[in-house]
Amino acid sequence: MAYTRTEFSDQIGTITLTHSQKRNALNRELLKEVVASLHDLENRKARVVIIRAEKGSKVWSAGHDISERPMPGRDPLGYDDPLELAIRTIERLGAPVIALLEGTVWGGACELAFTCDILIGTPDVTFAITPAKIGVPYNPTGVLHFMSLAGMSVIKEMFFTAQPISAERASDVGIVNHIVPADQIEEYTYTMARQIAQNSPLSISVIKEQIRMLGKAHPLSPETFERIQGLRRKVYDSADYREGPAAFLEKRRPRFTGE
Ligand code: YXS
Repeated sequence: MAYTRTEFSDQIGTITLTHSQKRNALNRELLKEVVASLHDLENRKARVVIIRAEKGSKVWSAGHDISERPMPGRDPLGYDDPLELAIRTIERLGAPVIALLEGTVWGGACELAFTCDILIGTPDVTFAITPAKIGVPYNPTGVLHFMSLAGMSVIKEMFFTAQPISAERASDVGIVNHIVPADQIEEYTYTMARQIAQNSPLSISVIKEQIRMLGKAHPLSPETFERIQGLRRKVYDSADYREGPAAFLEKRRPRFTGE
């Protein structure tokens, strides 16, 4: 595995993101490794899975790999996008998934972390939802993920400013379950994992699936869905959609025109 490391002991699986030189940017291969590891750990009857970066990381993940963003005019986060597949795999895994968070979390990595069932972070953790900074429309399931985790006004502020929020604020608004000092977070996380592993895996998997299905019970009329898709197409057909990633890759501030 080039971008991750997977370990399994005491019925607890650990997937570590190891793509440090690119700040764990979520490229296709890394995401495929995460999905493969989740399925492998499920086959090995893991009762809990922990997803983390290397110990002491300053960046948990820099989000979607901008250099892999689809070309203009293509949906940037379609149903089959590797990030969406990884997110659905976490959601549907029978075992609870804990995000052990050290460092900053950006863009699509926020959705990956927020999809985990329990979030445990160090005091230096921050979360930045960045589509507006990159010129990306995001997607309905992703927006719903964020909306299900924190109040509308908090999520709107995070989307509109694209600025990081602190660990304390993320904890205050219920995004993060626990903030734990860096020198204690591993013991804290694995103690919780062992507590979960002692309980009935069948009961836990059914409760997790009930919460997933009931949490998604948002009836969307076909007309509403088509209107959302039409609005999103306007953005990913736009000049701003070309400008955002170009500016990032050229290491300069983007000049958005709203066209
Ligand atoms: O220049 P080299 O080759 O060394 O590579 C640099 C960066 O280009 C690379 N890198 C990335 N490559 C692809 N996609 C990324 N998201 C990404 N982020 C970083 O990693 C190498 C080291 O980066 P550098 O020098 O900036 O590290 P740093 O420690 O000074 O700063 C770390 C960050 C995370 C603060 C900084 O890299 C950064 O701001 N990254 C972009 C964060 C971001 O805006 N992510 C959103 C990606 S778009 C996305 O997730 C969704 C589509 S959306 O926006 O809709 O949610």
